[in-house]
Amino acid sequence: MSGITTLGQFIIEKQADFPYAKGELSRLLRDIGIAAKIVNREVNKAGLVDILGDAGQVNVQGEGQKKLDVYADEQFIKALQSGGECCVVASEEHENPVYIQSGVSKNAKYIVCIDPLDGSSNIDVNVSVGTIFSIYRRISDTGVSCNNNDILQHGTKQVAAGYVIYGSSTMLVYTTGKGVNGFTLDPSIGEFCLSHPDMQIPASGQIYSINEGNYSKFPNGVKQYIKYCQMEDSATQRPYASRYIGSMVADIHRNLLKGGIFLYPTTSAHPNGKLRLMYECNPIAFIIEQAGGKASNGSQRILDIEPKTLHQRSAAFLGNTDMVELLEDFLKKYSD
Ligand code: P6P
Repeated sequence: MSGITTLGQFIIEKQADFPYAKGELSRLLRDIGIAAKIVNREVNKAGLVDILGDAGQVNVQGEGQKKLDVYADEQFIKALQSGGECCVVASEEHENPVYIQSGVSKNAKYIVCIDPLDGSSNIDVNVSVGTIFSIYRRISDTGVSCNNNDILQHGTKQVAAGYVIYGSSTMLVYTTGKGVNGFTLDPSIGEFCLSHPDMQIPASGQIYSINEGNYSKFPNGVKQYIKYCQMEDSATQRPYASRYIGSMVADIHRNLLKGGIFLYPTTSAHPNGKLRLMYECNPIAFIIEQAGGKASNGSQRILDIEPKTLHQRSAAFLGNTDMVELLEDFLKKYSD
């Protein structure tokens, strides 16, 4: 396979970036890649088998749990359990952390926070969905069970983060703090192959991505910013294009490639924001910053937010730095 760099080869090549690494993080990323391929297989045939429809359960978010959510959650947890590099998984699908009880897990160095299938309500209409993951090194000593303090760390402490987008093609995009790289799954060989090396968000963006159906509930600064985006001004290439898929991974991936700003503000329905800090906002913020963009909750860097609870929510404004900074100015200028 001349000229092709698989995810596995890339991870090993980049291991040299971490002189003290003994391969644990490499193996952990490999485990996530394997689970992503298994989930991809089911997502791709969701319409063909009776895997759609509610599993009859309701997850901790109070949302009808679709079988594919449950399946994806099971596959990632199973891969992490068997890989032996992770001592606990904090998943959107579980109210409490899933402590991995296998013998080796007490010595496992890593924590994984994960949204196994984000945007899953879109599955029935064949819209792209995604997996979002965030990896921390444990704080507690190995040899004893890890605990909640190992999980609730600032986003700045992430050692790696990434997403898988199950779309027209399936891609895995991740960072370990030394840039962002994208891999496209080649089904003919069953490998994620390096297709987007050193991803950088374009210098400027002309896309804004927000659910305008919530307009009446937005803070005034967000309303004013939306009006700004819609105003005619050739010098700043406005009006911007409005693009909203309703699947965070898909909206973020498009803006990462094309430029733009993704906004999920607080609303009266979600006074603390809708998106989850630990397994949606933090990992995506790490990627956006590593790709040269900015990630804010409107007044603070997302990665600096103090996590207090596992399913904590946050407002999220992510994308081109100048667009996010202008949004922040609007929130200050037009504060409610
Ligand atoms: P709304 C999907 O449920 C999700 O968590 C994100 O993937 C997405 O960005 C957001 O919610 C969509 O929320 O309220 O616009 O449907």
